Amino acid sequence: MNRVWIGLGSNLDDPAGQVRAGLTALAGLPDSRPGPVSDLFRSAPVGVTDQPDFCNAVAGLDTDLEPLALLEALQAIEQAAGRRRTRRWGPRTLDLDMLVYGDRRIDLPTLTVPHPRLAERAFVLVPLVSVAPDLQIPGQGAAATLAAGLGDQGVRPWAAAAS
Ligand code: A4P
Ligand code: MG
Repeated sequence: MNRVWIGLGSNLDDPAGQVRAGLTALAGLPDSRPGPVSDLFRSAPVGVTDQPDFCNAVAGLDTDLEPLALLEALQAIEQAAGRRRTRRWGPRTLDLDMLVYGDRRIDLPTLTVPHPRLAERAFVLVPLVSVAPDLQIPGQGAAATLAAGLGDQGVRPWAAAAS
């Protein structure tokens, strides 16, 4: 099986509930076994800033699904969450990003792994390092080192600031 890391994000329609539902859906994927799951974190939106705060988490998955089959499965989960594609980086009910797939480096029109913006995003690296402190990101070095260089960018526990 391949150890995959998936980033979950939501900033619409009960974000924490969306992320938890996403985690449940991931745990039910075929040919896969759920791995470690991070706590939920809150952060201000990166990129397009005039939108609500995000809830983010990271989940490990051990899977026999090949990368493109897994991508399809992730997109089906997003669709089931009522995801509406409006603008790039805009608000979303549930976003599932394939962060890392084993030690593979993938560069296809529809799939880039490791996720191209992973190294600059504390909302990914803070939860990721919390559950995978020794993870090496293929081509980019230790996740913990990347995270330390970035700072926390205001990423904080979800519950501490939950509304
Ligand atoms: N795609 C390519 N590589 C991947 C991959 N590794 N994982 C393609 C998943 N998808 C991948 O994604 C567009 C296309 O990317 C997919 O069809 C797939 O073929 P999308 O989810 O439809 O569009 P998007 O999410 O709006 O764009 P993108 O570029 O994925 O945005 P990001 O990078 O996911 O950023 N701020 C905070 N605080 N927290 C957040 O979670 N998220 C974003 C979205 C921006 N700001 C944020 C957060
Ligand atoms: Mg995405």
